[in-house]
Amino acid sequence: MRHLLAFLLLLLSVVVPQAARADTGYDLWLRYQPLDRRQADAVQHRAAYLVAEGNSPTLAAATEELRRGMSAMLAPHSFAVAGSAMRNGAVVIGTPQSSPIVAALGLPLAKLGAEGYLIRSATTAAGARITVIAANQDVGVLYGVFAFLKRVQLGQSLDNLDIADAPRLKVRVLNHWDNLDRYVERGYAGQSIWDWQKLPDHKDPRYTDYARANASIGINGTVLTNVNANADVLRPEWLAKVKALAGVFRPWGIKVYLTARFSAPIELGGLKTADPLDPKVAAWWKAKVEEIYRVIPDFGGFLVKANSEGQPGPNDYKRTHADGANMLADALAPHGGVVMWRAFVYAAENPDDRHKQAYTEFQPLDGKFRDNVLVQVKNGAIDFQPREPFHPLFGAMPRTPLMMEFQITKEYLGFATHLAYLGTMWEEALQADTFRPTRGWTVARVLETPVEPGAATGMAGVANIGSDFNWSGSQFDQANWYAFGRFAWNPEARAEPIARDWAAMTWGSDPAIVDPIVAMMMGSREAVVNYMTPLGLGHLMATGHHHGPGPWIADLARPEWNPVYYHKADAVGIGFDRTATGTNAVAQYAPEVAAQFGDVKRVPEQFLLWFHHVPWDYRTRSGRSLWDELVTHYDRGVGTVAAMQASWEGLKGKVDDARWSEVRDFLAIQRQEAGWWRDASIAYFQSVSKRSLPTGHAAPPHDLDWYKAIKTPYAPGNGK
Ligand code: BDP
Repeated sequence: MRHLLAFLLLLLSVVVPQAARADTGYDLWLRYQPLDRRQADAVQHRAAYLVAEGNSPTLAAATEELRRGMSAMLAPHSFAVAGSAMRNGAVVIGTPQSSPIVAALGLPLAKLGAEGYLIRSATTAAGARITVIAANQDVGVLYGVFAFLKRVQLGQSLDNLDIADAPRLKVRVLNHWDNLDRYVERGYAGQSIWDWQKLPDHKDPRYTDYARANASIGINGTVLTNVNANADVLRPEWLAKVKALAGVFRPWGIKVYLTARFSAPIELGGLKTADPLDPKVAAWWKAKVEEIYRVIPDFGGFLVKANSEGQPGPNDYKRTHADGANMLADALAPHGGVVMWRAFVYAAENPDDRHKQAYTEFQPLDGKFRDNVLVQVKNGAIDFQPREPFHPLFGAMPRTPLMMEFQITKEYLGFATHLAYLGTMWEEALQADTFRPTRGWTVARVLETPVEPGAATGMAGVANIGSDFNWSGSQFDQANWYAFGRFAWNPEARAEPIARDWAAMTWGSDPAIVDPIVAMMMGSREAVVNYMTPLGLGHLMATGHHHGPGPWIADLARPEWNPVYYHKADAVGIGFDRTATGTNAVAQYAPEVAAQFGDVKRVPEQFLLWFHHVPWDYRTRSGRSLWDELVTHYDRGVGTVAAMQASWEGLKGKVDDARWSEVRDFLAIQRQEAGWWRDASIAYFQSVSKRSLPTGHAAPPHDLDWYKAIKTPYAPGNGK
């Protein structure tokens, strides 16, 4: 008996600590799991110890990350930081300035720019086989170290390495829509991670992990505050807090930016106006910017939402967006800062198709912005819908740096609980051909090509980060943060290999794990499109929080707030006529694109109802009527979610239980909400089309009024 007790206690002592260490997902894709023995031996043969010369904060960060990652993955082998003695298996990191060894190798670094890196296998004069991670600047070394760690995580060979890589865009930033009270607009992952109340005196260690994660995917800037801006962050006591964050991020190559509320000169400066052409206003901003740079010498600049959804801006004074942006740009230019000026505008009293308004307002301003202004354009002309055609401004402002704005947080794609990998959506947008000036000028190419040598380029992602253990509100939403960084580094990247890298690093490199996860991810966004907004529909979500379906909503003050404005379903048919017989929004695209989108026979069916109003019995490419096709898409969407659930069941026991269970629960929520979308949408559109359901497709279990009565006023993330 006593033996049995002792045995049970022993068992408990083994089991309990493991259970207590349930995996939360906090480590993101930087899990550095131990390699199996065979792999560890092979890696150790190539990478046994680290030689790091030089002692800048960035090189120290790179050194520590390499030591941390390699010693975890190589255990029980060690991976020590050693002096400069060169034996087989040395990993040498540095720049020609920091490291005499790197300098002596005479590496071809010139083409790599400030942030690129090179990873090479080399042999010293004395015959030692070493690996060199080198760059022109320390931050390039840091990126090279993360690339090297990724290779090891993915089990890729370290033999005969000759890798050179550099980012294709300069400004690669997250946009946090975080308010100063830690509420995150469109946030589904808890409170803002910026604990302003405790800053600057307490710096949460999480800030460092945030910086590590971003640096690992090449993100080099972060806008800390919401585009719906609060001028208070520009006050001295707040700048001290911003300075503290900037200090944590700096070694990781990350600059801080702030949103600038256009009326700040009135609110903080006591001026009577914020007119950008008023010298007193310009002087106020100039002094404010000088103050910021005294506190944060490498401050990145401002992000501005002006004259959009109630925000103040230059139009209030009959000035253009260029007048407003240039005034701020002039204040920032002497310090090397930039202005990211958003093109997301649609005016309250403008009756024109919302799709057209940003182009109408910004395109004529091409060439009128200062060099340090980037115009930040959302991927589509409406608003981060599950699917939109690319924004017509891309390619249409050849003399103005345009940067992409993607939304990583899934405001319109099911919040945190719907599994939707956005890599496929972003690849689709980036690979769209603008035909400006000619065929082959994809959105990616437009973004990558500086308007003149040295001009700014960039990409922004609206962050999905909050203080949840798992950072992003769900395990799979981490993949969207990860993918954003990869696309910002290289807009020509592809969604599938990115998903593969992420899955292997996050869940385990066994193909029996990676393959089903990648398959789930690759089909996931299309599932959301199918059960929410198939065939080019868009903006059918419930009001305000955008949670759940609301295609029937027709009573909001402004026409373009109402879902009925977007689908225009009536007894005859459905869809928004944006051709020459309608609003002619297609004319904002290059003629080749306009001809395709504008022709009901040639438009990709995924955009059919975005550009055309077609009868319910219109014959689609499958041979089915439009009505039958619509119903088929809804069911396909729900079916894909059911298939994801089945795949996930197959991974039980192959990945850790804690994360597995969370994903299982979220998929169940998604399945239920996909059904809700499908049923409510069919019930509503059927009330308009008066058609019966095609055979094999079940009627919604409730009548339309039942779905209309569902209200979720406390759904998270609504603006306030
Ligand atoms: C919309 C969001 C709103 C944002 C706005 C923007 O609903 O919360 O403020 O975009 O991008 O998608 O400014």
